[in-house]
Amino acid sequence: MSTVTCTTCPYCGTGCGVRAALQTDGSVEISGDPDHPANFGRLCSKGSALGETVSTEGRLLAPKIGQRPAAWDEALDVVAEGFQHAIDTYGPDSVAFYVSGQLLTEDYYVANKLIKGYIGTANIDTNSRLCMASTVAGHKRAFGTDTVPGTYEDLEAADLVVLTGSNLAWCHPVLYQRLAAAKAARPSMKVVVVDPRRTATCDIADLHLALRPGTDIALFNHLLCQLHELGVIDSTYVSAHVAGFDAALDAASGTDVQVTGLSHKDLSTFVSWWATTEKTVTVFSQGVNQSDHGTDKVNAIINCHLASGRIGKEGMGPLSVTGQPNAMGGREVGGLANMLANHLEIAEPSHRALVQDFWASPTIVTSQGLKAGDLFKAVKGGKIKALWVMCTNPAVSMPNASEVRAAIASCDFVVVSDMFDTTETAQLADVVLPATGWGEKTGTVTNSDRTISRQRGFLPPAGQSRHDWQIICDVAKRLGFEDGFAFDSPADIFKEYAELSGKAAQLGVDFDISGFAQISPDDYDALSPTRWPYPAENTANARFFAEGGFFTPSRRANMIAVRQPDHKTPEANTTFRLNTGRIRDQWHTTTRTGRAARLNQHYGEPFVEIHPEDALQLGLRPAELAVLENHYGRAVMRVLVTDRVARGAPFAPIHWTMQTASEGCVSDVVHPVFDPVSGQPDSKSSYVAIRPFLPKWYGFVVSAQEIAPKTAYWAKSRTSHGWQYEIAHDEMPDCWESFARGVFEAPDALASSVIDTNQSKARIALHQGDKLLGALYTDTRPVSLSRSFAASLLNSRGEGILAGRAGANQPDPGATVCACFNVGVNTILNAIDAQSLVTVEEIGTALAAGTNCGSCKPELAALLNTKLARTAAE
Ligand SMILES: Nc1nc2c(c(=O)[nH]1)N[C@H]1C(S)=C(S)[C@@H](COP(=O)(O)OP(=O)(O)OC[C@H]3O[C@@H](n4cnc5c(=O)[nH]c(N)nc54)[C@H](O)[C@@H]3O)O[C@H]1N2
Ligand SMILES: Nc1nc2c(c(=O)[nH]1)N[C@H]1C(S)=C(S)[C@@H](COP(=O)(O)OP(=O)(O)OC[C@H]3O[C@@H](n4cnc5c(=O)[nH]c(N)nc54)[C@H](O)[C@@H]3O)O[C@H]1N2
Ligand code: SF4
Ligand SMILES: [Mo]
Repeated sequence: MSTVTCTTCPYCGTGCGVRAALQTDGSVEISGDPDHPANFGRLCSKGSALGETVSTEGRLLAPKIGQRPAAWDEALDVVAEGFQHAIDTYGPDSVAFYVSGQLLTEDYYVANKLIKGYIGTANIDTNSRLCMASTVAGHKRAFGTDTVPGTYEDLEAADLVVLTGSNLAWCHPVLYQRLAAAKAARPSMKVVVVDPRRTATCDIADLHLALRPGTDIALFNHLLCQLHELGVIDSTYVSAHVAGFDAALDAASGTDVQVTGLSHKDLSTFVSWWATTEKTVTVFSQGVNQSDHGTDKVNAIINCHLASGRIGKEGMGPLSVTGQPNAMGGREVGGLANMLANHLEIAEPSHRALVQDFWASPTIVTSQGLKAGDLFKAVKGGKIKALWVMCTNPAVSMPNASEVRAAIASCDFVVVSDMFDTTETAQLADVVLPATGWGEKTGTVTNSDRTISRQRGFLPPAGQSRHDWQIICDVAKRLGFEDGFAFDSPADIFKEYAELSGKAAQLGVDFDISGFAQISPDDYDALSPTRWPYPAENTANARFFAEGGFFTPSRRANMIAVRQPDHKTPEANTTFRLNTGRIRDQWHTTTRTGRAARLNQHYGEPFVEIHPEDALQLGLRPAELAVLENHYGRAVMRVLVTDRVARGAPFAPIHWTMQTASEGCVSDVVHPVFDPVSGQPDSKSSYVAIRPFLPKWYGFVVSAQEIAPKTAYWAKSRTSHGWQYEIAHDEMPDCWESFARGVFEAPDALASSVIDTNQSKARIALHQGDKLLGALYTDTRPVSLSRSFAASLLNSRGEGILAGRAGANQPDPGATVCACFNVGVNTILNAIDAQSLVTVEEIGTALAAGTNCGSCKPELAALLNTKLARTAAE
């Protein structure tokens, strides 16, 4: 018997519906909700592995003051006193909240209400500043409000989909699967990927425009001019609903498209497809937003859609995909420093009056607060005396992260609410408050296409942890604001929020969910996914902008004159333009995905992708280690030599931290450069120097227990039976066996070993009784070994551990490719041979690989290609 709860995935902004079946043994079985309009039953590898991330192991179970556990009452008193002291002594602008697109709408709403209406400062910013701020600014410039006109169905109905700066296959895998399925069903549909990198998303692309990084404006300005020349401008739409056409075209016509580095042929294919395909959707994400001219990039894209009237109609429009599960909800409640609440504006006196009146609050902010970059600068400069960080880990996710750590460390009073006290940010806090996590908390989130869905708790709070909204309300009450925060449940908060949205809509803003203003607790419990607008009288058109009706004073959209900025010449010694982003199976700083063994098999350590010619020039061979360095800091990563990246433009993922690798935090070398309009950091183009990290030896360790290597380089990841470590060091030990005993802290364990006569290679296994505790493999070259095989032997007798490979009777699956069904590379390669498989679908039929979330399909295709190419060459 199990109880099934319908809830929503806590990872990406696709917002998939999840069914969580709590089993009698306490485990949780996860499946996709077939009735949810975002995913119709599909889930990706991360969503499917949710059940493996909900244990309370390692969770913070009680508040901590300093390093000591404390009772809630005491901790809340200390928090309230800390904030009250700063407000009384230095004024409201001396305090700040730094929150997150992973908070639920109800948490977010009360945080924003407390600081903007009661404490009286707009110093609340969110990690969405690092994520969606350029889109928000671009939407507001063009449409008057932050309105996403498109929907997921548009993506499927389009005849041309242009994915710009979006690795949809890995970052919005279910949306990617929907797109891939639509294209398979209607092969005339075309997909273009605009990305300097050849990503997994290119697998379904008819055209990959590997433009020079940072040249998107040149591309879209060129497109605008060509649309004009080819007569594709919708002059009826433009004259009725658009302002600024001439100036935008004029600015665009000065663009030199050569800077994109794209061939004439590719450019003309792109232009002719765009010109001849009415149903065109342009999806964009961080390759657009995270730039020092990200807002201009957004408007360059929107300009083309406005000029051709391709917006708000079925199968057409610009569609920004949101990163975090509630990035959209956070924008709606006004969680950014430059917004008020419910899409209302701080600068508008009538908006301020409405909100203050509705809240009956003692005050209301009159000017914008500090955006993330400036906020941490103010923390460093001692202007912020009390800081509360909720549900985000800025110590490793902000650019120039070491400076942000120094800033937080220097702040008088820091509070962190998190599920864990081991995060880099929590470790710098004066007070850490244990928050409930996914599976325990209840509320709503809004996904990329404006669909509001319920997260429903099905587990009790871990230990004494409390919901974020409760913690915020408890602090508010201690600050003397009983009246505004007497909420009993998320349903209560949602109801108030919905009511405010109706009043906001009367002032002409887009966001209206007043249809929920009278929602009962039961209806809130049963709330099914609903796309806004959802007004009280259901008169609104669910589509925006097909017939104009923009939210500017003139009701016209604005085309914005944007120019391609000049290329910046890097300093002489830092010539590599470092691109950063995500991998398929990890979520940000891995506090949750890092717990699921199968999600650590795809990539188990920090790495940097480098073009073969760069590697050659740098003297770096595959699998060696590299140091990335600049004025801001340094990082050490495994080298992955690949022509997926262009010369001079390496790529490194963002997921490793000081918890998981010795120097794996890529944000330590990300420059603190921001878009002047949106304040969003430019995380995709920091200049670095790269050089080999030359250890005396490399090592690989499997261990049943977590260990703490003291080597110059280390990176750790979880396996199904324990842990695995990549290590490297600059000193040879005198004796490998005693070194191994030290590593495992097992002086009495039984050691068996194979060591070269010149001591350059060693393989040592340690047993306690007949159980394998761990093994250490070393070499003067990067260790070559079947890692999954070695890891699979932990806690067994460990037969074959010193050989490092499976005997004939024990097939070695190899590194995991399909995380959903745990299918390894060797299993796939063997099946391709043995069963003469020639398509990805045939691999699916034979092994199930790729048949759940499908995000490994590009890799299956690549394996097939290399295998078939090799067979052909033989
Ligand atoms: N697996 C996984 N999925 C996630 C997340 C995760 O942590 N893991 N995080 C979620 C979040 S919060 C976000 S914001 C989204 C991000 O989703 P995406 O934006 O799709 O992901 P990124 O890898 O950050 O960057 C996208 C691409 O931008 C490209 N790019 C870099 N510079 C340029 C440029 O100048 N022009 C163009 N056109 N492209 C460029 C990069 O090469 C990269 O492939 O993912 C969400 N989904
Ligand atoms: N170099 C570089 N840097 C980047 C990016 C990039 O592409 N390149 N991308 C940026 C983007 S788009 C984003 S969104 C950020 C993400 O960066 P972060 O937000 O810093 O990363 P997360 O690991 O998601 O941090 C979420 C934290 O909240 C905790 N948590 C989870 N659920 C809850 C909850 O319900 N309540 C509370 N209180 N805590 C909870 C988790 O344990 C974790 O510590 O990184 C940004 N930084
Ligand atoms: S695509 Fe994957 S990570 Fe994103 S919401 Fe769906 S299941 Fe979760
Ligand atoms: Mo994000």
